[in-house]
Amino acid sequence: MADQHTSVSRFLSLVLRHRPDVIGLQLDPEGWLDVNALVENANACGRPLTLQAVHDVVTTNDKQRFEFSPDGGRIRARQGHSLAHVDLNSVPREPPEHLYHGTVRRFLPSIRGEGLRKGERQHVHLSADRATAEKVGARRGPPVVLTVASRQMYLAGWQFYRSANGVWLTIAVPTAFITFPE
Ligand code: HQG
Repeated sequence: MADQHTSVSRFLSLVLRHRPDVIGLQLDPEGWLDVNALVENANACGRPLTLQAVHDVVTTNDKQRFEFSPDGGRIRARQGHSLAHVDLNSVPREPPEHLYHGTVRRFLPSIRGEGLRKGERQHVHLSADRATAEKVGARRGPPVVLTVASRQMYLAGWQFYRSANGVWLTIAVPTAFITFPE
């Protein structure tokens, strides 16, 4: 059922990116959580959850947000963390010429002033194509897509990562590397 899927996905995002403490757990330094502990603690804390529902979300999620460890015993989010101690051990890589950031008009004055900031998360999130960036921006209102001169940034020494589900990450984007619409 779609609603059940969304609700489990939201719960996993909360626990695996931001607040494992809501079910009395901690992520390990690479962001992993024991799958059985996740299910047991969720139920013990009054959040009904089955192993099957977790498997369904991990395998069928449209954005492939989560992954199991090779032995299937642990689970983690592929990006989007706010917890400072989590490091997925990503390897920096060379970005394409341009990447895109979807946002909304009301943030533009601030972004023009200070560039893109990571806010609560560990990284600024960038998309490989405009269509994806539009969807990211549209979560908050009519989307505005900014173009980031990622290759120029990279040549200037900024590091880029690409999550296992294709989101590009970097620590900040100074205004000089951003093209604003109109
Ligand atoms: C904005 C979803 C003012 C930024 C998506 C964004 C993504 C500034 C908001 C992932 C700013 C942060 C992340 C500045 C940035 N002044 N506003 N200097 N710099 N902003 O949610 O990129 O579905 O933390 O434009 O698909 O929107 O969760 O970041 O609007 O990949 O898997 O501050 O979340 O993935 O918002 O989205 P977020 P985001 P999931």
